[in-house]
This record gives sequence, C-alpha cells and structure tokens, in this order.
Amino acid sequence: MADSTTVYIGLGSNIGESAKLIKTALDEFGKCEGIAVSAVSEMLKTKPLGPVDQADYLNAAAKLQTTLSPDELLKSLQAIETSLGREHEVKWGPRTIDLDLLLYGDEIIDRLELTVPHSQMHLRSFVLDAMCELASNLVHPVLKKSMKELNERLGGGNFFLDEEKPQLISIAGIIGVGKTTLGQGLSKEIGCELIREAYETNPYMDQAYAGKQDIALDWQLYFLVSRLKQLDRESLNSGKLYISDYVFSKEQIYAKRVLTEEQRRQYQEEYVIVEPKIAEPVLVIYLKDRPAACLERIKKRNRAYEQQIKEDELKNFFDDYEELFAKWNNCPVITLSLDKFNCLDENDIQRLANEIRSYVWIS
Ligand code: PH2
Ligand code: MG
Ligand code: MG
Repeated sequence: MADSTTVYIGLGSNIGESAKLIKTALDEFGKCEGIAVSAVSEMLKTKPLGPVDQADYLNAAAKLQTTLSPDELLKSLQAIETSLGREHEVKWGPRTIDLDLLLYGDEIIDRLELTVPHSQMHLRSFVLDAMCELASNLVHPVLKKSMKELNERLGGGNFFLDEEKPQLISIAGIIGVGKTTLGQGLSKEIGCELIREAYETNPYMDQAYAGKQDIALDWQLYFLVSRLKQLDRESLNSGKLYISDYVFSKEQIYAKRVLTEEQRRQYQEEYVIVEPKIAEPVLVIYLKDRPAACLERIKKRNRAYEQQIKEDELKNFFDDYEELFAKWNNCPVITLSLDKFNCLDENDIQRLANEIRSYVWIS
C-alpha cells in the first residue's frame, strides 16, 4: 500500500463465540478500503481486568497497514464493532467485540475522542504479550521503551489506573543504593509527599548492627509499627500521590535474614495483623547497583551503625530483592540500573518522573 502507516489494533471479546467474532473482525478489516492486515498474534485467554465481575476474555493484537487517517480508522473500527453486535455497554463491562487503536505509527494524539498510544496499553500484559509476538522491539512513542521492556515491568499482571487507591510509589533496593536520594529528587519533581523510613528514631539500630541477637525482635517490631503508622491505607488519601523510600515487602526479607527461628515465629504473629492494613504500592521503582558500589556509598555517608556491614551481607540482600521482584505481579515495577541512571542528575529524574506519570492516576 502506497504511503501507508503501520498501526496496531487490540482485539477483545468475552460474549458469544469470541474466537469467531475476533476472526470475523479481522476479515472485516481486510474488506475495508484503505486497510490491509499484515500480521495477527495468537488469541490468548485472559482473566477479566477491572472492577466488573465477568467471564474470561479472548484477546489478540493485529498489525495493519492503512492509508486512513487516525479518525477515519477509528470510525471504521467502530463500524465493525457495531456490525458485530456491540451495544452500548457499561465501562469495563463485558463485550461481544472491542477493537482498540493501540498505536498509529509513532503518532501521539491526545483528544477526548481518541488517545494514541492507547492510554493503558503499557499496563496490560494481555496487550503487551500480543504486541511482543508481533513487534517486541517496537518503541512506545511516549514512554520511549520497547514493548518487551514494558511487558517485563508487569510480571504477567494486568493493571488499571485506580483513583480509589492512594497513589503510592515505593522505591526498593538494598542499603546504600540511593533510595532516599531518588525519593527526594522525585518527590520534588512530581510535587508529592515523601514518606521516609524511620531508621533515625529506631532505638535499636546501633545494637542490631553490632550483632546483638537478643534485641533483633524489638528492632524489627519497631519498624513494623512505624510502617503501619506511615502506610496504613486508612490514613492515606485515595487518588493522592505519595512516594516511600522503602517497599513494605522488605519486612519479610529482613525477618528471614536477621531473626532467629523463635523470634521469627513471634514476629509473624504481629506481621499477619499489620500486613492487611498496609497500602499496596501502585508502582515500584527498583533501584539496582553492584553490592560493592553500595558499600562504597555506605562508607562515604558514614552513618556509624552501618559501618559494620559486610559486602557478603549486601549480596544476600541483593539476592533477596532479585527473588522478590522475579515473581512480583502486584503492580508494575520499573527497574533502574545505576550504570544507566544517576539519582542526582536532574535530566534523569525528569525523564523518570514523566514515565511515572503514565503509571499512576493523576487528577
Ligand atoms: N477489556 C475490558 C475490561 N476488561 N479484561 C481483559 N482480560 N481483556 C480485555 O480486553 C478487557 C478486560 C473493557 O474493554
Ligand atoms: Mg478495551
Ligand atoms: Mg474499546
């Protein structure tokens, strides 16, 4: 097709004979003047995303060549939806066929009737799995990351921007990686509250790092209570942005590493009461650096109690964090390697803040 644009369409159905409906929609594309289908992903059965209880979906993506403008193409998609029995339905509700314009070349369109790239495609594994099949190296024009990279952030999960939740962004990573520095830079750039780990007030830090095993339980329980005070979902506002310089899930890492078996049993009794009350992050920023480089930073900032820390201990925590995020699918995770990102560079902070805006609900 002369002077055509490459576009990607997301297809979904969970009413009627979904596989047949998706095939028919693809046939209809082919019949449209100015549209040619050049590739189609496999159809994937996916759990329904969103607040509505409904049947599983079949989802797929298609690559098209078109000479139509974005608005003409949108009209064609809507006409095909209507011809296949799509009715006016509730938001997030079940549908016979849903045809979403995901990408139109590398155009960025932000109008009431049409947003391209699709405003939540980067939050949905059922979209990015299909996109990876068709074009894993294709770069998202707003986020400037490949489909593959965006998909890896989701851990197989599907998410949506939920204004009902506190918009908590948690920064994770081992001691000395620069979580607080990043949190300070980001909270200033984005203009939101920074929730800082209460280690200065924890009266057990010195003894704990000096290896006094009998106070380890008090040490960890102090943190547990302070996390609850800071991250109790009742005390955070829905729709409001917060950044914390730690991720609550690290409590289990520390409990495993620093408590004896008996202490851990006692700790766990309190943990199961606290854990359900804690606001889950809507986004995690996982900061990564070599343990040796983190040890250098620890020496430089020279907090007395931290000077005992050995590289081997940092390596253990590094492995624990890697394990945690290898199976994490509670929210998207943006992983930053410090060989490519500088927490003190304003341009790096600005770029990251812009990316973050696509992963949180902003009024
Ligand atoms: N579409 C929705 C709501 N939820 N869930 C899945 N898995 N796939 C969809 O295409 C989908 C959904 C409304 O458009
Ligand atoms: Mg849709
Ligand atoms: Mg739609």
